[in-house]
Amino acid sequence: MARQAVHPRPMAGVAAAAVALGVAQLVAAPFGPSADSRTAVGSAVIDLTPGPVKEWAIQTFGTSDKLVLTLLILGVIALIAGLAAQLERPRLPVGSLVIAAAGIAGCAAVLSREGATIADTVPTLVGTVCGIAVLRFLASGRFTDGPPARDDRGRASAGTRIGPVPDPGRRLSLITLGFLAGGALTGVGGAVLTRMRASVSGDRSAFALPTPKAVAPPVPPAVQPAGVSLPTFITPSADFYRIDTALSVPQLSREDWRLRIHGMVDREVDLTFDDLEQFEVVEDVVTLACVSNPVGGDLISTAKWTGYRVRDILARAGVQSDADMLLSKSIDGFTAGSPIEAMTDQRDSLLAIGMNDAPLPTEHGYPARLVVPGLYGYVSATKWVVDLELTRFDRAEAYWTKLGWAALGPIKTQSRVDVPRSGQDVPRGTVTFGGVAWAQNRGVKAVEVRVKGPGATEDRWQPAQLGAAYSNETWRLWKFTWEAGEPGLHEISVRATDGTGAVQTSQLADVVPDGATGWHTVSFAVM
Ligand SMILES: Nc1nc2c(c(=O)[nH]1)N[C@H]1C(S)=C(S)[C@@H](COP(=O)(O)O)O[C@H]1N2
Ligand SMILES: [Mo]
Repeated sequence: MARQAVHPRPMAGVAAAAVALGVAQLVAAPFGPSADSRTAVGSAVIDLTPGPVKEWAIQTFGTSDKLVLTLLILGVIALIAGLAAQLERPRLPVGSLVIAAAGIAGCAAVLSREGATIADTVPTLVGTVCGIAVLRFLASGRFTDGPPARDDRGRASAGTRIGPVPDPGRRLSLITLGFLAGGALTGVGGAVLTRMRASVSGDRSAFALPTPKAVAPPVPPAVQPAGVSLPTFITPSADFYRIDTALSVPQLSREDWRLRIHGMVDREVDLTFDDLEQFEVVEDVVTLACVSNPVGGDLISTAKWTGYRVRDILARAGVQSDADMLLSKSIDGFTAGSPIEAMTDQRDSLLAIGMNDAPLPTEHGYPARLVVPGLYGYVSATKWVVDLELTRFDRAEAYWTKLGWAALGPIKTQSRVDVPRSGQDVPRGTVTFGGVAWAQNRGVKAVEVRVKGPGATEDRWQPAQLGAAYSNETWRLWKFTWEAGEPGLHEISVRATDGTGAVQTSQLADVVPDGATGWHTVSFAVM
């Protein structure tokens, strides 16, 4: 009886893929982050995903969008591996070919990243070879057959077998599971090792922020309306919203950081982190906002930033008069294009190195990022910034603009109801509602609310009570006291008036291409 090749089960393919990924991940650890094909593939998927899909993902999954992406990619890999494995035949090794093709794609993804070299593909190649070996082994049927029959002289007789092992299926499953677990273990181990080796958390905690020359005015308690539970005026760094295209947070030490200023300048400038000491250290409280924030959304936060004026840094290079765009670039390839005047006028745009009196958290751009009051983050707030190119809007296009977003992104006047929450039950009696409003660079002059429902006799806009204004570059908190009488379903809407006297538009606009508009309305029930 000839050795019978088993038809591999989908699980064999999944196990082979797990070994390929796991080994690649483990071998990548000594090579460093640019050899990590998992991150490279994920990043390539992010880069190749159409703008509207990215948008949908950010809005649906928020800050967990990357976890969802990772699980999705693993799911797709498992599915393909499972299907391909079933087609694996000794003559036509479809499964092995698919793994090989995936390995080549992985190498291509690695090579497509900034700063990758040929050597960085070694871990992916090693993983691919191991994955194919596992699949071929599981498909060979080598262990489903019993030991060869022996003749009376004890010699093994070729081609004759006593029969299959007692339960080949079970044995196959156990071996497959073993490979699967091995792949998972090496993968997790490799990911942890890679992260530990690259982490800048030590570099960050060893850094003491320089003392500012110009300190930000203290935040008066009156910015926070009393008697209602609203977001704090200054957002704790841990709660600050986070948006970026980086699948793994770039780990850039102060020592490795360089800032290159070039393009339409009188002289090119290259700064090390220590070189920054020649500039005046300033502080600025600024509310950052994301263009992807839908009406009522929470992609907006406020922090005290410490850093250097971009104006002072650009003056070192000498900006030529026909340049109108500052194209800033991150170590991970992200770019933002900002009008030069926003970088150089009195709003004091910053190259920030500190957030809320501590070095920038790694995920918010350590060791340096841009903070530009009045512009959405996608056109201004480059984290892990390493390159400033002076250019023109008719010559250069930044990351999100290439994907169909507007080249200019001034922040629109918006407001939000935080209390009550949508669908909340409100007891009868005196209640205090509240929320936030923002119009960076223009400031918020007034906030009005309108309550509709059986207990709202006056269907008109009424002034809300404002928390103290800090500056035009920060949001303003508001509250509104209301007598809840008649039970039933109600709704509250809010609108702000900016410092120029312009009232927030009711016109509904989608976040694409330059930011959502419309009044935020929340329904609640008086009980
Ligand atoms: N390197 C890099 N910087 C980036 C981004 C990015 O994807 N990569 N996203 C920008 C966007 S869209 C926003 S809204 C802000 C968010 O800054 P935060 O994560 O510190 O809140 O960062 C900006 N800076
Ligand atoms: Mo954003």
